[in-house]
Amino acid sequence: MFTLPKLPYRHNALEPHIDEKTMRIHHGKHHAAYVDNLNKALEGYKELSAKPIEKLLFEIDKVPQVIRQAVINHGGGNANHSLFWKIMRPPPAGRGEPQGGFLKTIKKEFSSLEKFKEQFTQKAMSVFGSGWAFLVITPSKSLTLKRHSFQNSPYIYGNIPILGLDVWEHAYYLKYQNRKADYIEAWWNIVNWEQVAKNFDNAVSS
Ligand code: MN3
Repeated sequence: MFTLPKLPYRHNALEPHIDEKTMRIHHGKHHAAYVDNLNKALEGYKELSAKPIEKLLFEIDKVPQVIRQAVINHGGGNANHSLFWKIMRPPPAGRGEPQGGFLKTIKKEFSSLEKFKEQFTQKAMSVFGSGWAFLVITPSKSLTLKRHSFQNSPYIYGNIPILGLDVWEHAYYLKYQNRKADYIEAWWNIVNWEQVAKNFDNAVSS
């Protein structure tokens, strides 16, 4: 049985970059629906519903065909949003910028933090329709950008997401309407780099 994780801050804490109403609907309705529908799909599959969500998706081949797509959609939705809330934090921007091993690897792969942000933004802008941009650790422990449609989770491809950006319209439409680029630019102000670095450390040592 999966449950909706609590937001690690108040619904209005990400203002002005992400508005309170969007957060209430996004967490309380959209994410909650993924959790409910995942539980419904897993009714009668006790062993599967006892697995951590990451493992359930990582071992998607072990999920019976008849419920596999539902687990990809709703399990992915649950995992992606659970990550998303954690890798954000209230403004102001600028505190806790990347440091240590994570920053070193970012510089190695993308030459600078600014270049990384540019490439990640491009990836997110290039999602056509509903989907996500992710920074992932691959099985060979390299740091790579990915773009996935719908709620497809990096875990189903064997990768570990350490940063993710929801570019479904429900994530920004109330405040930004068709101005997706403005949403993404504002989002950089609320990235929780300390959490991303933690995710990086955990992923490379796993
Ligand atoms: Mn969403």
